[in-house]
Amino acid sequence: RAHRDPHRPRFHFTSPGGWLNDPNGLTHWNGVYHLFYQYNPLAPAHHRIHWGHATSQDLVTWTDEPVALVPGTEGPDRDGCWSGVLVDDGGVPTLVYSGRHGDRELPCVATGSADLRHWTKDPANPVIAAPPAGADITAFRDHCVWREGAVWRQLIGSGIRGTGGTALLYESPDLRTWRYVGPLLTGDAAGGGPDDLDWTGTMWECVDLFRVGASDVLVFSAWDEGTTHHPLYWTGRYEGDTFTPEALHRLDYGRRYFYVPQSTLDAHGRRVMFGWLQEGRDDEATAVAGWSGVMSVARVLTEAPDGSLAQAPVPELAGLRRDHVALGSPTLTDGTYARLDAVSGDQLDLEADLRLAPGATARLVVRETPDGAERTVVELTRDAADPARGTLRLRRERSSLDPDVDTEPRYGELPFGPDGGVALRVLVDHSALEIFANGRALTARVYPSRPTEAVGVGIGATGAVTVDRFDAWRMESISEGPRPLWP
Ligand code: DQQ
Repeated sequence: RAHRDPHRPRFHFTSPGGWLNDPNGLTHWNGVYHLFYQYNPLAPAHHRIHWGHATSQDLVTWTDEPVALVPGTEGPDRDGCWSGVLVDDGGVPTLVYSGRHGDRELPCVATGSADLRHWTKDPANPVIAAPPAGADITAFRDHCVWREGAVWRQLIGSGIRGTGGTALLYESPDLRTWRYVGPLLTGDAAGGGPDDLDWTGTMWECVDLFRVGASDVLVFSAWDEGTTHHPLYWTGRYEGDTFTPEALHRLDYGRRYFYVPQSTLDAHGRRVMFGWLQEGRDDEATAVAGWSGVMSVARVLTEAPDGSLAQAPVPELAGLRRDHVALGSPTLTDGTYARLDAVSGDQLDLEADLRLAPGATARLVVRETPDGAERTVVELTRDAADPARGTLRLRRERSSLDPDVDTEPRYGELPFGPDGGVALRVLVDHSALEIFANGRALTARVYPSRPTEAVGVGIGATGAVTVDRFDAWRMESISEGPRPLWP
């Protein structure tokens, strides 16, 4: 069933079948990239989570590997092996993950064979017996682990009731005995609701600390029961036992559609990140489909001129491009919309350089049916009053005529240079959509009800918009032919 689903992406990684969520254990080991992920092989629902595993030579095409971690029949991970990381402990691949038992989550360790296929859980698990005493914490899970001189350091995602989300810092000589240092940084529990787009929530999921350029970056997914699921990051300075924040940023304007990312330094010294694209259709439709959850394409993070992160798909993704169409510089007339007859499909890579006058809006339409009844609109607006700023918006109100799929808009700030230029890249992969504009990212899902007809692409403008370049490619699938539900 899963491979016949027209909404299943073909150049994004999806699990063989069942449920996928967070990327885990991202690493480059003996010349091979490893992507582990939160996985329920038995059903497309979040239940008794295993660690799925896939390998790659190029960060683009993936080979399914046997399941890496299975919840124990007893012990601290009997209800699930939740998110974590892989570290190199003097040549021994070692996983640090959250064992789930009842509603308790505690850090566990497992060591692996050289090919990272076979894992042995440490008999001493859990390696931390309880969350820090004395703090009224909301949760205790997910791990960021790194080596600093002779010691290991670890952050565990958490929240302090009434205070805010936090990352708790620990230290260890051997990954087995841990000393609690204290909260590295704490957010602010005040705020909230679905419209508070940079609220830091009551708990931080999947914290990730790394350096890009001159900044230290602390990525976390702000969580609050029922209201908030969005990835944010602080730029600032990590020194000693604290992180001094400078600025808070939204990582992806798609909010829960690019959630709990994890990053690694790759073979070329690049900071590469993956995130989880949740479903936007309901549980019933997901159950019928037989699969749930998409992994983003690999993104490279660099430092933007303003000190924030600039995001772009890894250049290797261009290896999937086929049938190049160059539209040159189509002229856009104010108030018009033109269907691009030379470009259509549901597996596309679109790249355009645009220039917008102050007050202008450019629209790129994808997944449009011939009658226009279904269409998804990427909208770029440059402020008239403050031309260094604008908005990147994804309008999904007509993405689907199916009333049961999520069609809420997504939006966030778009920076402009003095010439009003926008470097736009849009990846269309069936229901998965990843948009990059001037380094900002917006990820979402769309589910047209007439998927085989919803393949049109078009472009339109209000005000003065110049197209300097428009290139389009059909994208090759990363698994050839029907992919079995179970490998
Ligand atoms: N998913 C995992 C948790 C994490 C959450 C469980 C975020 O470890 O906090 O599958 O999606």
